[in-house]
Amino acid sequence: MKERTLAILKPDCLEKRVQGKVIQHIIDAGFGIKGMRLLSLSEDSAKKFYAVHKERPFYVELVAYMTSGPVIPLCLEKDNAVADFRKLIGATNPANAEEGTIRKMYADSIERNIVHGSDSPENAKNEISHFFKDSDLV
Ligand code: IDP
Ligand code: MG
Repeated sequence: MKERTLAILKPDCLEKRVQGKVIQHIIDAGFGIKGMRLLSLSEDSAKKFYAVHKERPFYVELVAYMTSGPVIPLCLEKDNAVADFRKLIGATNPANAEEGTIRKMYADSIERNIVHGSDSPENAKNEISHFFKDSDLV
């Protein structure tokens, strides 16, 4: 099996109505879509998802942002999916993101940065299971 990663199109992506464009970039970059949902994160679920950041000064704001509107979690598959997806989305702060990356093209700020990507294969497994059962994946 190829490697899998979790992407989330964040509330600002849907607010800006660019979710179709971002999904097209993901497809054009060679990722297979194994699972896709549209949902609103509860506060509980967002807190759990970002628990690794609970001591960070931006945690409360991050949870408020992630629950401010619907999101689209995607389970993506490709060789080297985790690293390649991080490369496709660019740096956390769009001001530092390379030209041609999704965050450079669409994001406004270090917080409202359009898209999430898992940072390791191990975290990807946990993050995928936050949103998808194995039987949900094609
Ligand atoms: P990543 O999404 O590039 O992996 P992380 O450091 O894991 O970045 O941070 C998770 C999310 O928290 C970011 O995508 C962004 O939405 C938000 N965030 C990160 N750093 C800051 C900050 O300094 N201020 C406000 N929000 C931040
Ligand atoms: Mg991260």
